[in-house]
Amino acid sequence: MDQIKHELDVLIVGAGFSGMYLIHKMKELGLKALVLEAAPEVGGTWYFNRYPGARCDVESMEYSYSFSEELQQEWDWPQKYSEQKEILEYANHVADRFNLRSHIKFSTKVISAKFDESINMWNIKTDSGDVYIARYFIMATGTLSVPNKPKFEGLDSFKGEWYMTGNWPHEEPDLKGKKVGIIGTGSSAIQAIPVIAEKADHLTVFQRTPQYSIPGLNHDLTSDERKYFRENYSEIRAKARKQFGGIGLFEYIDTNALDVSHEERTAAYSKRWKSAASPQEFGSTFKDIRINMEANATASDFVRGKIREIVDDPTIAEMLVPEDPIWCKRLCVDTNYFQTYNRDNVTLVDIKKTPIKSLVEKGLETSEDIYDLDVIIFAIGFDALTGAINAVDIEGKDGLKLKEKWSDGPITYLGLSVNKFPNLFTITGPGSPSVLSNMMTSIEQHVDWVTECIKHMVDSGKVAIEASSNAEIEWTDHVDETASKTVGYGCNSWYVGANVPGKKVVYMPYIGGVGTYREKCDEVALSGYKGFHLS
Ligand code: NA7
Repeated sequence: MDQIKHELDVLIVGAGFSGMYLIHKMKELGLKALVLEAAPEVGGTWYFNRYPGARCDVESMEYSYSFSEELQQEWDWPQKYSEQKEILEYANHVADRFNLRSHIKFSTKVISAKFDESINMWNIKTDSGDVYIARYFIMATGTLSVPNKPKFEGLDSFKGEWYMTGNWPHEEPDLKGKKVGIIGTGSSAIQAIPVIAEKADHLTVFQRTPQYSIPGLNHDLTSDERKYFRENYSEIRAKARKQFGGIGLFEYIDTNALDVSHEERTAAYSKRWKSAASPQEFGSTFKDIRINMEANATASDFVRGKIREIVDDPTIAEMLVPEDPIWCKRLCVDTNYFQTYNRDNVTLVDIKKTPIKSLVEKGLETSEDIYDLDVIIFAIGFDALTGAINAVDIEGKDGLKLKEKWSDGPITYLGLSVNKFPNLFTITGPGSPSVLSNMMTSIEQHVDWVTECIKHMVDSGKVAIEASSNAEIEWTDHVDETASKTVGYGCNSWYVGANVPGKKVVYMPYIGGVGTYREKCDEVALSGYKGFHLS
């Protein structure tokens, strides 16, 4: 029997914040569009990342949609950095308020998509056996949505419970009275560790690389703070769209760290340490921190000093002091992270010095010791930026697979489009500012751009849009060259894919800034889609 094929104008993968806004815009255009979502609910990464302490590292008032004035005026965020469950509540509210659910098919995973050149349409298959034919195929699959699976020797022999921060169980595990071990000290672990330490009988942290983190100064939002936002939202959002990091709440400073005295620098760092609205704000205390190693050292040394001040035991403090420059990896934000190491029930283990040999029946064995554990938590990060896109078997023109094309690192035009893959768009894809910015600002910019592009195609009676090979090579070189001038370029971070064994090390996001990038995208659209071939 022939499979039933559903015909659509637009098929969107993922019902996170990108997919939700996209379907809203496609509905406005009057197109026949559908979202396929693997989870049973909206929210994307916020549906899965529900580990203790999970929050976004951008303030909630800004980590929210700006497209609807009514929405931003009516929604009440409880805290400066609201919890995951509140972010998920917001996603659900948006889905209901804009009547999006009837356009989303849940618990459905897209497994493959093949471009049919004879009809200029994508042929998309799901794990439930459904087949869709769509003119436009949009990957709104998120940048940090495929968690790295633990591949430690002996995992099967471990008799306790184990969990991944990136795929935390929906029924909260009871950690009370238990001996818990956590592997990893990135953003997720830095949020989880202080909360878990309060619940567990004992917490052992297995750290490979120490991280920089700044105090989040999280608090319940006052009615005055909310009022300020509500009255100034249009200005804040307008600024966010032009700023480097897509955040409108603070000013980027035009002064170089090396042009002022040591005392002035320290005063500036101290001020932002006590009041920074976000890690971005602290990390931008001076203009040259991200581009000049000597300037960077002044900021790095300031935070190293703070860690030594906060942590009582000098040996533990030294273990927590990063050697890398600040901004090498993503700068974290915390609530009492370093303070947690002053607790009697927390132990820090340096697994660079004493590597993990294997998991064993009763816990974990390093080269030096065996740790008895009831629970092991893997906070080991994500296959960032390309992981979720490569998880779908995408085949473009001439039988070319996207995964093969990207085997030496992602090649894109503007992080949105790929040569030989017509009518495919990647929201906040590699080659765009995405993870280097407030994702909400970048999601809205990409969705608006794609919406205008599809509208242009429909209005002009065109059926295929494809990035030219020259345009994508030029853009990908530009992405690399821009990154090469920054301190994070040679670092061992997930921005370059260094956290996934075997992944090609390439600087993936575009570090030219949200404002500059938006201008470039607008210019391309205004010029009649320069760098694209429309047919
Ligand atoms: P991150 O930031 O990639 O952190 C992962 C942590 O896990 C980091 O400390 C890693 O050490 C460590 N790790 C990774 N693999 C291993 C193995 N095999 N053994 C030991 N330790 C390991 O992921 P997060 O989830 O914390 O945060 C990701 C982003 O999500 C974050 O920046 C926010 O934007 C939201 P390493 O540094 O590689 O030595």
